Amino acid sequence: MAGPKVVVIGAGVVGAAVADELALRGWDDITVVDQGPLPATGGSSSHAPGLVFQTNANRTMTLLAQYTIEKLRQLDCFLPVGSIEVATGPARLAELHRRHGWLTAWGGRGSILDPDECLRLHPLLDRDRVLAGLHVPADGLAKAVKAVQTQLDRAAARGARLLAGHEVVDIRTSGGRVTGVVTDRGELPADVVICAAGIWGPRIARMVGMRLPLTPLAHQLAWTGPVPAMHGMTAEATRPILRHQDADLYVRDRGDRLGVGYYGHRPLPISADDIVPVSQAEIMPSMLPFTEEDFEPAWAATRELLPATREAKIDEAFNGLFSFTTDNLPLLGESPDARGFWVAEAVWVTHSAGIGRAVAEWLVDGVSAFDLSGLDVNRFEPHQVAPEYVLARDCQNYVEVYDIIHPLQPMEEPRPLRTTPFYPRQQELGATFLEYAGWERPQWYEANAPLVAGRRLPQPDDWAARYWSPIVGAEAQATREAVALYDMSTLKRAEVAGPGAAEFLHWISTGDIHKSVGSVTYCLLLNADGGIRSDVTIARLGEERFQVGLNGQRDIDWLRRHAPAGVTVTDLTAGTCCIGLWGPRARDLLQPLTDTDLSNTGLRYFRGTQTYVGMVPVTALRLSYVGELGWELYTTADLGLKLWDTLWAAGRAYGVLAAGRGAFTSLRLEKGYRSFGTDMTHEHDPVEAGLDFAVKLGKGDFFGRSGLQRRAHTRRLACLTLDSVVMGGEPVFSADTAVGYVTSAAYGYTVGSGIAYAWLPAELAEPGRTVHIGYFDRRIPATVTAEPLFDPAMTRLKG
Ligand code: FFO
Repeated sequence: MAGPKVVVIGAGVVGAAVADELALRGWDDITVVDQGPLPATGGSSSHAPGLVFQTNANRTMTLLAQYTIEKLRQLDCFLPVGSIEVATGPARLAELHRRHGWLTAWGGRGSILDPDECLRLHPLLDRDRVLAGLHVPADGLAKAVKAVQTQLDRAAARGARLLAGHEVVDIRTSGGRVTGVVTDRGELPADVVICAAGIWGPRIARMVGMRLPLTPLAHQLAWTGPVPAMHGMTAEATRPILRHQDADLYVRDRGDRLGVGYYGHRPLPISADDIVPVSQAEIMPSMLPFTEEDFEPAWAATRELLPATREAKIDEAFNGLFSFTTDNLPLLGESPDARGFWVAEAVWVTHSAGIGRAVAEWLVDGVSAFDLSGLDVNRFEPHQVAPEYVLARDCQNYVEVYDIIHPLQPMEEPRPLRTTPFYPRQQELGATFLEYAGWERPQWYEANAPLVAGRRLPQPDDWAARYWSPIVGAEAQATREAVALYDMSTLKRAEVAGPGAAEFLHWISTGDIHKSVGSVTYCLLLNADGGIRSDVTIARLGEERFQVGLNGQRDIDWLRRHAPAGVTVTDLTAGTCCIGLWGPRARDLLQPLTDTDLSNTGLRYFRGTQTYVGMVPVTALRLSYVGELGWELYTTADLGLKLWDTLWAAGRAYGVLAAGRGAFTSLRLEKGYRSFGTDMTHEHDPVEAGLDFAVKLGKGDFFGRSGLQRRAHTRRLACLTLDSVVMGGEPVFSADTAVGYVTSAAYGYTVGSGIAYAWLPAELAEPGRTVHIGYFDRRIPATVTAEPLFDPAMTRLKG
């Protein structure tokens, strides 16, 4: 297959991998440009320590690392020495078990070793200091510069052109598309430009007016001189790479010397504009002078962990630049404004070959086999690309690289950043706020403490009890007994309008949209291969005017990319707000406030209308993610407080309460409602996710239909019940074999058991079967249970 004219900017590990993978797929007009010499161009790859640890909380990142290991092994660019993460204290020991759980959940292999076993693999460790280690035999060292050379050679053998010593000075666009790359040595025409410029990425992206939220930060790497205890070791590296996260350190060997990397020092950011071009750098632009005073704690901790290093000296050291991002994930995908301008940025050697394959698949097939939803460069909210935010978050992420982070732990700063109109009332009610997409979002309200008395609300273990209160359980139960206000303002929503809007939404989604004005449709957005891209609600408010409930910025980008001329996609989220008014008394509360007939004949389940609540104009949609009677009530931000106060005053007679996200999650899991990104992703199809009811195959062609028909539906999202509470991300075992992983989990306060949704092979997902969830060092029995656990007959919602 011939391909478009491609120019890859940057010949580091990422650019080389992308070029190789594109050439492999038959694209035959590829040019790779770099300002530096090949293969050590002067960017981060040229000095990367090369450590590949595959364990990651993020499933995609582990899969990308696994592919990188596999490929670099085959290319003889990898030393499979294994890795050990050591614990020297009890909190880290527990964390190693949790990390081992992720590794197992994502299909990797490792084990927790006792101190003697650690020493057998790495005799320099101090026996008295090490409590345990997480050993991952497949991890090891990537030879970054050789990986660059080898992958560039492979691309060149298939016809790619390699241009060293070409500095990119501009990018040409015309009519919103890239047309070429201007270098200091001439212009290269291009249909597709891939920015793999690493730490220079922000500068390149700005040439097409794109802000890339990435900060280069200096990171210390020191090489010792000969270590006497290693005398005679001549192989490149033999012992497992080490991480000592409590001291912010990692260690690798090289012959009879050791390399020590350190994250414990103050963040040392640098603007992409201040990095000198290769032609003017003394050694390499990505290598800055060593700041010795910053390294002192690292060297002390190294000598404690590896006593033999007391006999050695630091020989060679520098501060190397790497890219950091606001959520520690790479930036992949096409610019929204300059079509054909793609980025593959903020990628470390660890994931480089995987990213090369992912981006090539995305370009050639329109979709990658990897779930890239979390890595999409178009995932950011507007404030998340503000330079001040990016710098603050990237520096903080540097500080927290090796920290133990609870799944609910919110960012500490900058806060508060975004508040909904209800914020003052929520503060008055003593809300405990967590952060979501910059929003302050109540988890529970101290004002509801009196509701706890007399209820059976089991106390979870210490880890699950963080960011939790028994009030969460009381709010959940009280919602099912009376009526509650949920702040749903943080739910992404857009207006899709203009001639052709109905036809467009009918084609881009799996739903039947050609229904009457007032209809609300729950359906899916699919990728080209039939994988799930998002789940949405589409409310028809006019013939050609829709309000679409989405899962994030990425959905807005997707709709805009595909909307035909004349159809506009407007993000309504920030200028509007939403209260979910839910519970058996919701109708009693709301009916007196409006002249719209809210009875079952007046406004049926999954219908919407525009009306007034007291003085406040609202869009009311009759649906509920918590599975109770009620409405989502939307209004403009200026009238938000008035809406809250109106409902609150009228609700006193019915025991109204404000309830938080903790209760919300528990209720939605009892009802079996999936959350995109957690319960299902692009890897899964509608049948596997139990959402085939939302796909209207009878409606004619739609986006992703042919891909969907090619899928084998091998897995199932299953509902598990258990006696305790887990958090999500844990491995699931059948007998002793890891067979799947937990997505969402919570305690179900109405059904009276723990709930965990989990991906399992289809044949194991039968109700009644017992499996085990790996929770830290425990195995917790769980039973596959028919779902939904709560109100399968829909009497509540349709009542
Ligand atoms: N849009 C709105 N308005 N409200 C929401 O809560 C959400 N979502 C996401 C994104 N868009 C939204 C979609 N997730 C149901 C299930 C999941 C949802 C939204 C709604 C639901 O009510 N399902 C019913 C559908 C019944 C039917 O099709 O008639 C069900 O399965 O019983 C929040 O994350």
